[in-house]
Amino acid sequence: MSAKAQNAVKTETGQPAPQAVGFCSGNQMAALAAKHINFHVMGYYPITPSTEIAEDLDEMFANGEHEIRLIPADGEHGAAGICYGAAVAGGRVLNATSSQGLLYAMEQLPVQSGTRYPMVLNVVTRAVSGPLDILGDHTDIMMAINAGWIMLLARDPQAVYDMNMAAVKLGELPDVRLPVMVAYDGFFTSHQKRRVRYFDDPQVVRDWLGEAHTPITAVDPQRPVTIGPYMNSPDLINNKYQLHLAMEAARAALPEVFADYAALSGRRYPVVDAYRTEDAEAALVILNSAAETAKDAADLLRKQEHKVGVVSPNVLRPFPAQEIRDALRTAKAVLIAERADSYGAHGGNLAHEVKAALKDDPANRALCLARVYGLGGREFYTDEGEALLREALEAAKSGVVGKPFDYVGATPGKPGHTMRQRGPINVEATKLPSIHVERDEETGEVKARVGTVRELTEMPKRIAPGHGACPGCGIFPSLNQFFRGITGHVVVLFHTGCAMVVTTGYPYSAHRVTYIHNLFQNGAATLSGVVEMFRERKRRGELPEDLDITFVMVSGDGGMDIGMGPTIGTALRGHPLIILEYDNEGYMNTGNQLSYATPLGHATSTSRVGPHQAGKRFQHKDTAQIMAGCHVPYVFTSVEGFKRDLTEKGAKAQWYAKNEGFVYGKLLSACPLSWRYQEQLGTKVVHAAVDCCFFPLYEIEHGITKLNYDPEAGGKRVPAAEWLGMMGKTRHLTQPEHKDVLEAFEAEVERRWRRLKAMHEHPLL
Ligand SMILES: Cc1ncc(C[n+]2csc(CCOP(=O)(O)OP(=O)(O)O)c2C)c(N)n1
Ligand code: SF4
Ligand SMILES: [Mg+2]
Repeated sequence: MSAKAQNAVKTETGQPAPQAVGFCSGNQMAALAAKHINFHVMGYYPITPSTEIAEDLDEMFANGEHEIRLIPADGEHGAAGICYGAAVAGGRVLNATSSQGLLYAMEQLPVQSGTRYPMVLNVVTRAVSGPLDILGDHTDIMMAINAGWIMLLARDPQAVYDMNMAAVKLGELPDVRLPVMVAYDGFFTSHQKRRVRYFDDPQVVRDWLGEAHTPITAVDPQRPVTIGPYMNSPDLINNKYQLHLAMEAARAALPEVFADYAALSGRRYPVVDAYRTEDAEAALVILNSAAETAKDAADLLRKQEHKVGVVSPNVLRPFPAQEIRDALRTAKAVLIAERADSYGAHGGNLAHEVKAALKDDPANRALCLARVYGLGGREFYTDEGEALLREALEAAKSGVVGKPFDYVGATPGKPGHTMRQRGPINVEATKLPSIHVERDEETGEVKARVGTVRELTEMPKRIAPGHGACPGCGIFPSLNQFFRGITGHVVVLFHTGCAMVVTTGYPYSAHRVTYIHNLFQNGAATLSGVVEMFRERKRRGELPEDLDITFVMVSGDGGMDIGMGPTIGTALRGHPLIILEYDNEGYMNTGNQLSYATPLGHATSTSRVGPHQAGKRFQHKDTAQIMAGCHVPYVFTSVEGFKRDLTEKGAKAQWYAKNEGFVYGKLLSACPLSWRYQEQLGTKVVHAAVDCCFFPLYEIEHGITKLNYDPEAGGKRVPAAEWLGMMGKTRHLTQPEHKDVLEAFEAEVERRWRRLKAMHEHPLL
């Protein structure tokens, strides 16, 4: 069925529907489109630069502007799973991600397309790790081109809005029924504001789209169905053939969808944007925002009588081969410039697809040059566009391609430059005589004495002061107090998060011991591998038998959402290492989104406070208890500045990691920026969290729980509201209108505290 036949809406006047004018970024337009479409469910997980979409939608939700259920996932794999589940239950589904997020979701994508459940995924393009780079290129979407998803491209904020509309319409056509990505450039398009237009009345969009219709759903008891049966040869190839046919149906329908939308909006999108190509001898093929810069370059060269043009598709899947062939009909040379490489293939994927498209036209003898540019967010300026067009012109004129494939913009760095290194920490200096850890053979308890604070200042710092954390950040006092209890060699692995970002930024590092960073969710598994190899190489005599290293992984609370699986795996394998979680109650590094550790009612950028929402909607995760459930030798909680509690626990953690196995420590760590209090009050704020029994200080050794501090016993317990009243993010909870949330929070704090006290009193609990 054609797009027009389905719910075609004509405005009464035959003119485009009334629209407002605004000044918005791509992310704002994606959120606005979502609000206008009124998706049923959005599963999401924050990742720069796409996070703003969920943030904006959360703010709108808090203000009662839409009904979309926003579901924060445990990671992108989970988010994609939520979306798939929501899609099979019928209704419209949205997601947004970037870079690693897209890769982490990848396994789910072919299932979505293979079972033919439409949804929309905004991919705000960003460089793929490693090394980690948060800026925009196309290395992420190029990994997804074989997932069976339609891929629309949006070159500017206006297109982001419009392509989201087209994505729903196209994906839901009965002979298409495919999920659709809308890809736009991270930061260039996602964050830069442009003049835009959007419908005054969202009903216009909803009428145009019509009701969502899912022919087979998981929630129709009158029609039990098997969704996703196990399917081997000879059937699977048929499933994939049908997917191919669906993609071809999308190819046929897309021009109609665009035309239909043009009638509604007044904005017409061709499948391929061909700029000044009618008589072009040389052309540049380039995607998304850079195409607009390239057009300026083409204009400059046209003024000098050079016949050049720019070709930029508005859709990547289905690949518009015919339209590209048509656009390049007169070209003698074509330069395909990409923000991605297909390493070892002498050109990125786009280059190969354009070449293949041209090959199918025997009359087209255009020479092709492939260039990789702009990786990791490197800017693309008009003069660079001009240089690329000149290269193509040169080839067109000479009939010779000097370099078929090359990188532009790569530099040799500073060849003579040597990195300044501090040299290793003197390991003997770490062996402070004041630190003693031993097991009491009678009670089995491990006891640590660490000496006075003055004695502990002798411990060399593993993290140098020159990091970039915000003033008053709790992470570094906490880490330093912990590491003061640890003697000898240390190797650290940091999950992605504030602690990682502010201590390393090429070519600098604040780490004075060996530091590893790996993917956000996979640190525990990685450190397991390091430990395993260390032991094996010692066993084989490749490393000295007496070489002793303490391995410590540092993670934020967010890392313990997305990385919980590998952490539990590491704990169950009993790998002798320490995992230290600094819990600042949110994803601070990406802009203060909620984590599962964010407590009920706390405001974050994805749990706002407004007439329709009072901060986070569910209670916080108790990671220490989850890890205790793995029955590891030692679990502890602590906070900075609580006498020498944290340093003693550091010393004990090392003893356990050395003598018995896996250790888990959880610290509450203040974040003045997002908790919103005056930075000099950090220690007071975390101590109030302890004194109101929200964050009790305790240890679990071999399953036996011991409270280290009981504020009730000392008459120091304060009401939770006193702690909450100290922070901007929770002050609303002390107001009468949020009494219910406060009571629910207090009740949960009380229940967990009573349970912990009972465990403290009874060794079998
Ligand atoms: C697979 C993947 N998803 C998302 C991200 C984006 N991301 C990087 S750090 C971070 C939040 C870290 O939060 P947390 O672990 O609590 O550390 P904090 O920043 O609060 O110190 C997120 C969401 C990523 N790098 N990789
Ligand atoms: S945002 Fe918060 S956690 Fe991150 S460096 Fe700043 S104060 Fe520390
Ligand atoms: Mg955090």
